[in-house]
Amino acid sequence: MSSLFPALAARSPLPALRFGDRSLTHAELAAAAGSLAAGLADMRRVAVWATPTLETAVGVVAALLAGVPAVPLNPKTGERELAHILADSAPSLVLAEPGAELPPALSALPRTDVELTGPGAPSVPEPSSGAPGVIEPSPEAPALIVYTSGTTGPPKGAVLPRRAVTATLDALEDAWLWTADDVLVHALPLFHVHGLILGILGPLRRGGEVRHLGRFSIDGVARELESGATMLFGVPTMYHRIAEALPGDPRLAKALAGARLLVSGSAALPVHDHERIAAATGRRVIERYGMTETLMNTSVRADGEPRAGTVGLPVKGVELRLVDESDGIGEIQVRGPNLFTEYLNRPDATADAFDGDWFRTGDMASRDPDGYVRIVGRKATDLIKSGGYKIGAGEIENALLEHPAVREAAVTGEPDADLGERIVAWIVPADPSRPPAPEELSAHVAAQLAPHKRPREVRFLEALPRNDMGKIMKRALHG
Ligand code: MCA
Ligand code: AMP
Repeated sequence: MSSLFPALAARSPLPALRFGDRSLTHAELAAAAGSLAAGLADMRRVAVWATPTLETAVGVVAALLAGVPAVPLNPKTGERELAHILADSAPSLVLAEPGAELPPALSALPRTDVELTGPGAPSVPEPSSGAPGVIEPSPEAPALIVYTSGTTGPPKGAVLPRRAVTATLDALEDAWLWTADDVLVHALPLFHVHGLILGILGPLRRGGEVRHLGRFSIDGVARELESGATMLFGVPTMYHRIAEALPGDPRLAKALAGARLLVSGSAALPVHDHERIAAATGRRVIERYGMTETLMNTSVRADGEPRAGTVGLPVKGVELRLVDESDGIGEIQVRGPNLFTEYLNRPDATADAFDGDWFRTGDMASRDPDGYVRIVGRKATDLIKSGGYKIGAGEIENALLEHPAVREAAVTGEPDADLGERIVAWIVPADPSRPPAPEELSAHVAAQLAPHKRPREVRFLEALPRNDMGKIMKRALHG
């Protein structure tokens, strides 16, 4: 295990994790995660109730120490989606913070509360060797299974091997000159790659510190950057909110100006927000481009030229090509040690995702003469990026169609200054004289799938536009 987290193995007394007023040093984390790992050793997979807490970080590290794949669960996942993830991933137990109330779908699973052993109370197992008797798993062994939306059907579990995690974090060490002296601040959810792998496992692998805000706030960002944090990670929605706040908040401008690195990812950061932040702080946000299946592919380097509207160059170890180029634009395909191994239980989808050993990202891009990549769009119109979350139109349509007041449903994404895209539902009511309340449909989707998948707008129609084949013509649907 020492190969994943050297600072844990060395029992470093330096700070590792801070969530609000609770924190752990690397040595304390080694103790807490080490003793939890001992009880997980023979499990097939463990689910982690991924609230934005210290316990989630300890639970995931424990699973990695034990060599047991972890399945992080969004604690706001609705009934239908949670049932799917549990049936698909079949975890042996769920790790949760003490006192967390779990939904009925999880009651059939054994539960283990994550306890944080107190300072100075290191427990028995040696983190350098995982739990007693556990041999370090092979680099190809699965580390995490992260669920991600596709255009249709329920989310798929991307199986991320240990080598993908180390390859991506070490490529970012190189691109961002990331060291143990860095203190990261962020407020990203811990059930996706961005917040969990980059935002928690990244600082732990470097032997540095992460301070998690629990929930995003401008004040929290300013407070941490002015008291020692050196890096900020966020999705464009967060940087947009920062850009909006800057004119009236000199403290925020000063805090950002003092940061070593401001990194945005998960969706494109509009040039307007880039420029507003640069003008107010003298600092340029750098963008990196990744995907659940590939972890990080490209980035602007910390010592490179920042260029708004680009995601920089392929990071160390990653090969990138543009396929079927026309007018200089083609689909991004990537290969390298950063890639996932498969979609769990979905050999069909896994096969479709690859062209030989190249992974088809579905993102369309061009390249500047010096190689900087510019993402210009996406192949599938049925994928929506809202607040940095990827959401499939099909899964929302299926959920809406289950509502008794809905006869027909189509879902589209529309440009939104704050969220990048907002989800719009087009509904033909079962009874046109008594259409359902928009809030009811939103709440239905939030309860079945997840709150971030809820339509932000509902528009009623008498019929959906269809072509001669009967296929819905989504391009004809716009506000
Ligand atoms: C609202 N809420 C509801 C409902 N309406 N709950 C239940 N039913 C409803 N009808 C609740 C929400 O749960 C939430 O609760 C609160 O109201 C506000 O929700 P929302 O409006 O959705 O939040 P927001 O303000 O729009 O959130 C913006 C955000 C968020 C904070 C930027 O979108 C976010 O955290 N995005 C990060 C996405 C991300 O990490 N993506 C990485 C995947 P509460 O306030 O309690 O939460 S991409 C990736 O990993 C790749 C590798 C990459 O490249 O990075
Ligand atoms: P996800 O599947 O949720 O991991 O989201 C991955 C997708 O997010 C990619 O395929 C891109 O479409 C998008 N993405 C991530 N980072 C960026 C970025 N910096 N600029 C534009 N799009 C991005």
